[in-house]
Amino acid sequence: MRFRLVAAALITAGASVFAVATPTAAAGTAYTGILPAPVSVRVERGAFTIDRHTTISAGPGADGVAGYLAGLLRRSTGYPLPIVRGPGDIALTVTGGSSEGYQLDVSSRAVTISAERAAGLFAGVQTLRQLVPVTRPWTVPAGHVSDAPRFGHRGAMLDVARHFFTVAQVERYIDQLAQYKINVLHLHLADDQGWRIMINSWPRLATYGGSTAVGGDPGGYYTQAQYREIVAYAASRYITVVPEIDMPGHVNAALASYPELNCDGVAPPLYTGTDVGFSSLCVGKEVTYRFLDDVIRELAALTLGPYLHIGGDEAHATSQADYVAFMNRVQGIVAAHGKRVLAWHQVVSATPRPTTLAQYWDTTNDNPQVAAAAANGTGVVLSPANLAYLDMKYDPATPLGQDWAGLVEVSDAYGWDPGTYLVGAPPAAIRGVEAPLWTETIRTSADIEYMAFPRLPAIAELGWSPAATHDWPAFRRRLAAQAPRWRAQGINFYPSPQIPWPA
Ligand code: TNX
Repeated sequence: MRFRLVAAALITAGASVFAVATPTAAAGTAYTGILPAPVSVRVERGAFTIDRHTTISAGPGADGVAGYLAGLLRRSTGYPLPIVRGPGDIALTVTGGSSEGYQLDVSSRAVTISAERAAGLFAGVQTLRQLVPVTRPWTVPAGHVSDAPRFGHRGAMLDVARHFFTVAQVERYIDQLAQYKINVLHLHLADDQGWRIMINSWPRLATYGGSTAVGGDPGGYYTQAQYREIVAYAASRYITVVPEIDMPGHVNAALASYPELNCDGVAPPLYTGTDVGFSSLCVGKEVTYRFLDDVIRELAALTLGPYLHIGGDEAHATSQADYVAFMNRVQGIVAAHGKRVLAWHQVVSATPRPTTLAQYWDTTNDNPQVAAAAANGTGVVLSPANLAYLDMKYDPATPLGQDWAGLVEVSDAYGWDPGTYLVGAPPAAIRGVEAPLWTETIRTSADIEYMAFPRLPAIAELGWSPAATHDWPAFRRRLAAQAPRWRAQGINFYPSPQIPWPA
């Protein structure tokens, strides 16, 4: 254990010299259990104990994170943990700057977390949480963590179109994502089976197009007030919501809601099956672009972050010439409303704008067209379906999910390097990773959790941790160490036989 710690420090710490005191076994375990693995850790002698007198101090810009931390610690310990202005026992400091990194120091007298900005402080708080035991005594081993993310885009996608999930269910998932330093929640808001966001200028999209789900299950949609609540909740966890309206395919719910959107003026029936690639917006009709201008304007106004996702995948019912014209025109509409485009990687077959990001979902690491776009400046977010899709089955017996991209055990989800994955893509083009959860077979929060845990933490680590920390044996132990927390939180995780779960 000690040797591994020293080795990890030397590998990842560059020039700094790490002195390892004589940590207890528990201290070593706590710091090697941090997931995603930090850039560097140093275990020291001693421990800080949270008790009924412990205070939290928030420097300027740290109030929100301090309130969040106090809420968590009050809930688990039952202590008052007041937030004080002057010096406190757990001190949170924002120093100014743009890094998402943080420094965490634990001594027997104090805990300090400092970061250039609040997002980094929040990441440091997630690390501190993992150092606090699941049960009393609330003793945090002394040590130092210096950390910063490898990639800026560390995403999870939830498909609320195939099945609808309530605000409370989405917020529950947001809290689970935040623990693993995910900073983007991509919501797949519309597909053939349902339209899930009220668009005031086209209300039937939600009231009619949102009334169905796969298999005849109940539909639903978010009012704009509810959607704002999700966005604000995510923001309070330093997660940016990226809304997706998939187009020009995956649009049956919209076509069913408004006959004029169809080339023949006839609305198709609502759809509750699971086929893909059969619907298309009418690329040649001007009403299509008035419709999209309205939808994108309303969505842009609801969106705090820079990106709107316009889908663009599996447009098998749209000719390639129409697809190119359509994607180029819609990129312009998004830009006119002050946002940037995220789209599935087929967008590279049109003309991606300099600010457009392509989300790669194919199952091969060799895609010359995407690599060429990346070499030309298109940023790429990696979601290879055979590695990062959370709706793939773990093994043939998995009761939920699909297997068209293969079976994805934990070792598959963890066993690749986003930085070198896509043959021919310059490393700077890779903006990060995203773990999509499509929900054709997913109906409850317990289902979401079964598919996301433990693979989501694997993808989260690939997004956050330096390549030098990638190590399957160590990752297995880090993951196993999370199980008591998941049990305490009621997370319905898949007990993969690959992981040495504690009893
Ligand atoms: C492919 S890959 C889809 C989704 C399905 C998913 C099921 C991609 C961008 N689209 O429409 O829900 O497979 O695994």
